[in-house]
Amino acid sequence: MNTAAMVQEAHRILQLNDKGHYTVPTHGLYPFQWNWDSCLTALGQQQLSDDRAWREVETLVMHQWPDGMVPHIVFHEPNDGYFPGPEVWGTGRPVPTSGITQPPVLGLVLEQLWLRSAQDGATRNRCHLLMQATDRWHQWFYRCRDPQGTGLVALLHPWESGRDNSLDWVDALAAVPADHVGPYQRRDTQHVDASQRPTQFEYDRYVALVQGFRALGWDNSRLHDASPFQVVDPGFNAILIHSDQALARLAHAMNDAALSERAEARAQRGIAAMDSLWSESHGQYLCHNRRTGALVDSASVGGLLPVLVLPAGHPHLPALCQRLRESLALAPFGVASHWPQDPRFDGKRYWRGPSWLIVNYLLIKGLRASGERALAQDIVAASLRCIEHAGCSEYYHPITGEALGGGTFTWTAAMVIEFLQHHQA
Ligand code: 9WN
Repeated sequence: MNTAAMVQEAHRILQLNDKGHYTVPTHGLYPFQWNWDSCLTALGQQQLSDDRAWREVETLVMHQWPDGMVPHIVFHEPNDGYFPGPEVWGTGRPVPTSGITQPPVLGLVLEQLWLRSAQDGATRNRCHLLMQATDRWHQWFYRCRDPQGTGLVALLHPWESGRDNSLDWVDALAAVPADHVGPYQRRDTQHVDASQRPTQFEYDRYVALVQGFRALGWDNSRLHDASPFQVVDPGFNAILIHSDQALARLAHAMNDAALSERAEARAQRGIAAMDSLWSESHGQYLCHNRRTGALVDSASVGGLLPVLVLPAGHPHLPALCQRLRESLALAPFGVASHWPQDPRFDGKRYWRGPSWLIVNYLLIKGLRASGERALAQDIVAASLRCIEHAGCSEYYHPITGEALGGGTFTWTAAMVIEFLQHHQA
């Protein structure tokens, strides 16, 4: 497939999955609006229509909770093809939403949208309203997910990470009691082969966590301390910090000094705290299980994502870059979501090995900012190799390039546009 054909196919997919004011990740498997999918999708949409791109994120933010959380799913229309649907979450929102959140890429996306927009008065107002909402969301994170003030926020559910069944969560999830979950029917395995999805053991615990939070009335002042699952993910925290840095720059450019200073202060604290997650023996960052106090011995791509926030010359940057080069040498179709030489690596199973173009995008963004352009370019090439080989799929086997998960996938298409438009050499 040549470049023009790739872009044409990416545009077709964005239009295919467009519901007018939001986009579904793919029809069938994911029939609602997902938080980080929508934000990253807006980057691709902007090439087709600036207005449509802003609208995508505005729709998401319209469903922000009064406490500041931006939920991970908005259930705009009834659809029984997905489990767990709104009746399981029971969050009581006017338009039903889930009760947890997802990686906060909104801040970094807003900066990109603004820089590539006409920057007129109307767009400025639109952007500023979204920045204020993002600021409220980030305040929520540190208030509700870091009540001890460590500088790092915890995830209370694997779905919040966006890397649902990563090996990072195995031990923490096993400690979640799931004896009283009751019967339910999974829908995901009706769309995608079970070998590419999380196991039943994991689903039982995903559902148990939802039921437990629901029993607490989704009161975010109580959920953190009550949750049997509390994991600090370096990748998630790096995204939050990077979004705060972007927010600080944007607010500065728009003369909102108070917002800029708040965002910058949060980012600085986060960067300082991130050091506690460094593992010298792995040459990367690791998750921290806040329940047990232990670092999690699991070399996932979450521990490489801090390249998003490490400036050129940072002492840990060379090790992370080396790790990325070795990963690409072992698995040339994108960056593997888990270290390919770990005996638990599974190239087909979701976040236990497959590569994802949105993760590649975040790595590329960080590497370019810190001057590691050659490595960034290798990741662009590895990403486009997946598209040429197998089209716009949800994820890819990082060694064979096989298309996995859902097909005609929105954020993958958006990343194709992003790479071809903005990340060529
Ligand atoms: C649960 C939509 C989402 C992505 C996540 C990905 C997957 C959902 C699921 O799909 O998660 O949120 O049901 O498996 O892991 O990153 O946002 O594309």
